[in-house]
Amino acid sequence: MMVIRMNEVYVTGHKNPDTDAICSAIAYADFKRRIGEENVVAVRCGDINPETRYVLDKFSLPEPEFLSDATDRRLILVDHNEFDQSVKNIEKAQILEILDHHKINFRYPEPIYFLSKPLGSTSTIIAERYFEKKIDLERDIAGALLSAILSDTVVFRSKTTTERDREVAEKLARIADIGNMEEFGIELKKAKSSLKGLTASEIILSDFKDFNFNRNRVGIGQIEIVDSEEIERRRRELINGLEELRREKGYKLVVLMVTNIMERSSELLAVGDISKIEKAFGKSVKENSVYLNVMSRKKEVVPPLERVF
Ligand SMILES: [Mn+2]
Repeated sequence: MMVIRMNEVYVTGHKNPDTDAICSAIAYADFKRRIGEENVVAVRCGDINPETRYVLDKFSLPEPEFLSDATDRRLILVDHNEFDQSVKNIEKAQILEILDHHKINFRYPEPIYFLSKPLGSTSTIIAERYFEKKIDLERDIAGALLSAILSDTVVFRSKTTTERDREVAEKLARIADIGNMEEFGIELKKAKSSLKGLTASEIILSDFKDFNFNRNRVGIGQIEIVDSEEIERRRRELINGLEELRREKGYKLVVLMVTNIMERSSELLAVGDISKIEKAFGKSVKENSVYLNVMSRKKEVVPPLERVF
């Protein structure tokens, strides 16, 4: 059970946390302590995925504690700014800061510190905070930030990747003693991409985000694969899982992006109002599936879908 201390400030990433959500929380809490704010603690609001587990083990970092309820807490949000994607009862918390690289969908009755940059990962933004303040990064924190950049940019393959992400990653790799970023990045992705032993529902929800498009509830999950053999076998099962989720939670549309890192493209499995996908991407969906030359949910899938809603 988590010990709640009222004077503490919790740094949390989004639900269904990915490596950026966890590592940017860990690093930002470290950064705050390094600049003299003692009471800042990294937390998570979901389970650690296999890729993040690999990172935490590799750099000997402790897993952040689980925050189940935000009521009356003081929070810093990293890697998200939408309440739908945040910890339970977020509307009853006091939000102090947000550091993020996603589209902004946030209203708040008080002025707060909101740092938003169109970069490949929140971890890039946080690494820049260390550089700006001339605070030396420890090897473990540099490794965590580097891992998150490689994860979010899909080892610099995603359209979200910027020159700044590469520069920052190179600096971090030197500190973390990672000689070959490409090799290390693919290793990370392999840790995440195995579907073995996971149920369809676990696969779908492993990196799943809720969106509110013009008051329509839309869920978009994403998995990354290095080869398509397992997906070929389990496609039907995954579509059934999506359908079940749609009915259970009343989504207008549920999508699973199956992103092949090596081929740099994605298959979208979709259930619900499929016409929205066809309209957004100008391609017909056959048997709940369509192939697109996209890799980024945030930059290449969410904006065209939001426009058609
Ligand atoms: Mn991110």
